[in-house]
Amino acid sequence: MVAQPERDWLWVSEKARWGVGTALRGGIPICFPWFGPHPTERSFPAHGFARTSIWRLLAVDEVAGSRVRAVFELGAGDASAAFFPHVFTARTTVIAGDDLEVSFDVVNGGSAPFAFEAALHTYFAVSDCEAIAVEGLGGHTYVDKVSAGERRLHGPGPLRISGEVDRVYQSGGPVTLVDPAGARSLRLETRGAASTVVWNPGAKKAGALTDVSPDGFRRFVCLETGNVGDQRITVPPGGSHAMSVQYLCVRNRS
Ligand code: TA6
Repeated sequence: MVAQPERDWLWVSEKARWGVGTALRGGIPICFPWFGPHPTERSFPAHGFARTSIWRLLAVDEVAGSRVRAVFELGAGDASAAFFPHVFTARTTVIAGDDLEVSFDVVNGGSAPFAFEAALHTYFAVSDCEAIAVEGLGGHTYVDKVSAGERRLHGPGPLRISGEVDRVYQSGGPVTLVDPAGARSLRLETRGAASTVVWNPGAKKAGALTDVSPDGFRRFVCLETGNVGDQRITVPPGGSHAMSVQYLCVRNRS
């Protein structure tokens, strides 16, 4: 299945592995309770355990404006305790209609505070990663993971991709993905997020990804909404944190 940028918003690799417990190369993987490699335990799964866990489907219903809502929940259990010994409940709500809204909420049901990172690692289908622009990042600082985590300031103007890009911006947005060949722009409007990650592996790094075809890297860009690194969240006992992103398609704007 090859995403058609003029139609599909999200990208899933045609070489994606659809197995329980396997991270999917595409869609909207949920990174929680850490982002990237675990800070101290290299044997722990990259991006946390949420994206490869079985979530409970709590509800599917229709909401105003003929949109469909699905609510999923992940609670603390034996499997997670080995990685994250806290009493947490994570809830993901997806509302699909003319636009797409995803929220990710975390509740601390324990008696001690805990800190976590989270990100919706969204893969967007594009006509060609080197033909798109990401607007809204100007003036924000970012951690450049391609340059050993150097902190840099994004000057005026959009981000364009040429080779590997792996940046954690200290901004929750809004940002806009402009795809001239796809004849559309996608706007990300967020709440409760302080980080935006932009990633494309480029040809060299993509060559090492066994679940991406040789030129598959050209057909996606990840724009990830979350709270990562210095923007991690600490939830007090009995407290909660809510984050959401609305993906709005603005057509015919190049
Ligand atoms: O979001 C960017 C990133 O952290 C990159 O460093 C790269 O590792 C990417 O995530 C994909 O990670 P994954 O574990 O899904 O291959």
